Amino acid sequence: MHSKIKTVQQHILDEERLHPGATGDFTALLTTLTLAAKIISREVNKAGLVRILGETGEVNVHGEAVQKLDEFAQNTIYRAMGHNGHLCVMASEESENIIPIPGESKRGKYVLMFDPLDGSSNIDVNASIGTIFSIHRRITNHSPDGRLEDCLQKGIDQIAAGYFIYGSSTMMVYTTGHGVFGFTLDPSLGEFLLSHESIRIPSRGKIYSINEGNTHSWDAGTRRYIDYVKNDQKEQGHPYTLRYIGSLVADFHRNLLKGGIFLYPGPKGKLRLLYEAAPLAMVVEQAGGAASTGGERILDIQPTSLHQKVPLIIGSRDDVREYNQFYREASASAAD
Ligand code: AFP
Repeated sequence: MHSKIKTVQQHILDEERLHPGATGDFTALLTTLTLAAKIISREVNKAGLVRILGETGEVNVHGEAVQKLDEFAQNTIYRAMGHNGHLCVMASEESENIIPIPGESKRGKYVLMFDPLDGSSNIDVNASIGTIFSIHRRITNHSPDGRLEDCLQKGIDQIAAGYFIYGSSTMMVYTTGHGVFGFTLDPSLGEFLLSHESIRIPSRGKIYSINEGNTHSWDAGTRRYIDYVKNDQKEQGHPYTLRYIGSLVADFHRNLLKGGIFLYPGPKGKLRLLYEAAPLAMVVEQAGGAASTGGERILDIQPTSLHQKVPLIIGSRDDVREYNQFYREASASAAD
């Protein structure tokens, strides 16, 4: 069998051609994002050398200041995307406020939200980390600059979302609403090559991913559900297996390919709606899975602030549906 060789740029272009009237701006936008990710990937691969080349905050042997990797990732995306001419505003998990496009640069019609380096506390131990992104079309037209309202859009209105995972290989996984595609970086070519065509998440998995150290703070529905997958889940013929890295992109990516459920439950949650939950919810739904807070579909939530946190239950469709039932039943009996 001869599988095709296709770069991510070719793939994005082919997808854009499906839309008559497309200007190519979107292709240029995503292409620049892949450039930023390649630069971040190169630095992540050198992370173990930081102690040899110079500690963070110090000057390395080349006389350059060594930046923390999450700051480096943030600056790289800002520098690449700020001058690309297709954005009107950005927002990042690392910045308190919206990020305006630099003064002299052209403004465009898109909005970029990103988590530059998710799971960064795993860098020191060489576990996989990632960059998550979400793209909306702007909704304001008062001035060339985008506003907060452009950033506070529902997940259902995303026009593209995805992530880069810096693991044993660097991969890009993304969707524009026509399925989910995965590309693996060939470092010798510097190209992301199509490696996972039309990813579908199994409708039921046998993995659950949750920080069990937080058991004391879980709501009753979550407690009962976790008890159920460990003891009574008969459909698989055996209890579920726990896998938890503590790096959302890594936990999500494994469950996307193998099937399973990731949970960071309420009441408050830890994960951010705009930079983590909504983009991954678009990816999982496009792959046939589901994402909810227990009571509400993630993609339907109207954001009210840039750094809003939400409970996140995400993964295989039947597993998420089952969790929602536990959650609803426990909430109903608490209300009685
Ligand atoms: P860091 O970026 O501080 O490592 O946080 C990672 C993260 O936001 C997400 O990637 C994980 O799924 C989640 O936090 C893990 O949180 P716990 O350590 O509370 O389980």
